[in-house]
Amino acid sequence: MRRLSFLFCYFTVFTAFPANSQGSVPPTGVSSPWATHFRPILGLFIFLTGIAAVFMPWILFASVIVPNSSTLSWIIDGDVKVFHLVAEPVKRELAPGLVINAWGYNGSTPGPLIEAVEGDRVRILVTNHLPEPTSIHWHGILLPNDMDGVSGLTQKAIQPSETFKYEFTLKQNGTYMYHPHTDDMVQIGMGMVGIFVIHPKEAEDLPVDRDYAIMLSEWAIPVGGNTPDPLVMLDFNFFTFNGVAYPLCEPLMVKSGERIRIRFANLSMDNHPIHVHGHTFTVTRRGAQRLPISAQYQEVTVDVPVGTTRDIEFVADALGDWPIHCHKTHHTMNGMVHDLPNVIGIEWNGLEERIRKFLPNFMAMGQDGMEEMFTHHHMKTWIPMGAKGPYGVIDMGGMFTIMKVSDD
Ligand SMILES: [Cu+2]
Repeated sequence: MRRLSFLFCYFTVFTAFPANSQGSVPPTGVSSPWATHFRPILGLFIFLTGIAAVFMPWILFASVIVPNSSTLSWIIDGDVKVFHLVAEPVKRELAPGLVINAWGYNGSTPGPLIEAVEGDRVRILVTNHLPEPTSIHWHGILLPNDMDGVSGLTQKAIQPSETFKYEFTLKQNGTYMYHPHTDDMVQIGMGMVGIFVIHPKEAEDLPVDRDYAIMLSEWAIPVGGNTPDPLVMLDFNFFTFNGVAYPLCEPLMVKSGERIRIRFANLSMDNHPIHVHGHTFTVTRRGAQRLPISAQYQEVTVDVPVGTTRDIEFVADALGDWPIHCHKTHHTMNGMVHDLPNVIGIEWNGLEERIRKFLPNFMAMGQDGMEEMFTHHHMKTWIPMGAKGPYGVIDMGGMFTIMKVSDD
């Protein structure tokens, strides 16, 4: 990338500044406004961008795209990048029509992605607007012990309405995370998670055109309720990419031939084997530093264990709409209730309707499978799954999204 920046400078010096000399004067001998005004200004702009890029290579990194979520803004104070996180209750539309009472940061779960560059000094102010104390642990980041965010061990918990100042220098690069280390089970279960990306100081050998980040989460929302239950062990019924279940997941819009990175982060209670259709990808990072080439490996499904991140990279060279999804089939469902009998092959003979007189929300697993449920939108409490596809219903929910690879 730096080499590219120097080329920028070199190129613009020799194209922009001779604008008034013989090179750009039209044959009539009359200088055009383009040659006398616009071209030098444009050239100067590109030249300065190139100079800036030499000294600040991060301006040429592809910013991380966070579908359905956002990136945290920052200001400069001297040599320090200053961020501000507010821990607070948030409303989140998890699935169509299902708005939950979650906890998160700055109005969102997951919290906004923090993006910085190796070598940066960062100051992160954390204000607590929760009804209980909190703290933030910077998961995987090398820092002084008193910045590690474990309440009771490395700091006093941040009390409601208090603000705590974390400050440290980023000594590494990669995909990391942040989460509370106070009442972890409740606060993480309620949605308090976020991704922390540190770009490398030096340019990458294979820069990517699009750089995505996706936080994997799972939720236990009682039927008819709106507040996640952090007490369940593993019986989750909603599974989300960046806090939303399909069909709310924004598609990844990609141009054919582009090099793509997707960073997956997992602070849930399960591992999630994420499968990409139509492409073979390379696993380039497992949590920490970029893997040496000899340790990188090709896959079609990457398992993202609890408490880790995985980066995958590939050239999107196959046109079309390609699913990216968790391969645990229950994790591509919405609003499942799991303790019901399997009735595939059983004749119901109107029994479902009779049961519904007493339990209005009751919906049995279909006698021929569950496909018919995806088109049932007449029930008020049924969480819609699936979306309209060119060949009928795409009968998916949960951790499922679509990468659209096109020529435009
Ligand atoms: Cu999963």
